[in-house]
Amino acid sequence: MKVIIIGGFLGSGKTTTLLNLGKHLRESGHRIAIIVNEIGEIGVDGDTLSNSGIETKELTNGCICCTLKIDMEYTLRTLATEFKPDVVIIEPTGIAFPRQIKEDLALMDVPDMSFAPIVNLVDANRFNTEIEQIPKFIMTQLEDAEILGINKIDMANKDQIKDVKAFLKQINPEAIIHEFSAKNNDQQFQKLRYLLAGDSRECHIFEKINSIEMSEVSTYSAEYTVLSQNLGSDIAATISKISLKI
Ligand SMILES: Nc1nc2c(ncn2[C@@H]2O[C@H](COP(=O)(O)OP(=O)(O)O)[C@@H](O)[C@H]2O)c(=O)[nH]1
Ligand SMILES: [Mg+2]
Repeated sequence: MKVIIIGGFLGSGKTTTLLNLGKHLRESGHRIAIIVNEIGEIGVDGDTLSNSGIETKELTNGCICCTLKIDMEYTLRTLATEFKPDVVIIEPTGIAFPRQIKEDLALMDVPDMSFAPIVNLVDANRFNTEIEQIPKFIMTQLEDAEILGINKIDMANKDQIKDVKAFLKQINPEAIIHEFSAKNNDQQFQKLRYLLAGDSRECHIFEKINSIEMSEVSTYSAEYTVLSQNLGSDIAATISKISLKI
């Protein structure tokens, strides 16, 4: 069960991203569950989603990174045993700290749980790049993200996007910064889907990495240069093999 956490300020496009992502993954044969942390957040009838095969849970009256931790654990365990999703997409409130949620979930020890990179969305139009104007909790969200998504580029001009990008890079140089339009489901948004859930090609790469990890076999390669003119290739090869064993 892979957990995708999509954070970001109110209105940045979390629900739009979650729904588009969920529908696409559903269409490509995954079992999807979504958990939202605010009543009415989805804006789409829960039954409609259930009919399309997406299981929906709403956790309300609190924040899943503080007061609703136990509800969250119960919900995840129930999902894992009853619905058995491949992917769970979580939309916390705009003020939650996604990294804290991830750390709490990891401690819950729900079987077979893995995590996609933490996403934090910003609205390309409304994001204020004056550092003094940014509240501390938003700075923490930006610093904690592994993918910083600049959303709504269909409404922004190139300079705006460039400024936001440069600013985010300064705040969090480690994160992947990726711009797209979740609403238009543009090509860049499709790339975000691959970054989060992988496509068949990337799944293949992950499988390869996992199988190496699982087999606990490590690989090593070295290059030797034979400097002596008098050394035959057979002897050189033997010496390199001996040094490798050392
Ligand atoms: N133009 C445009 N509007 C968007 C995009 N993504 C989301 N929106 C709109 O922005 C508003 C807030 O989006 P929503 O997904 O509810 O944000 P949330 O509060 O972070 O969940 C809605 O009216 C969306 O239709 C986008 O890529 N482009
Ligand atoms: Mg929302």
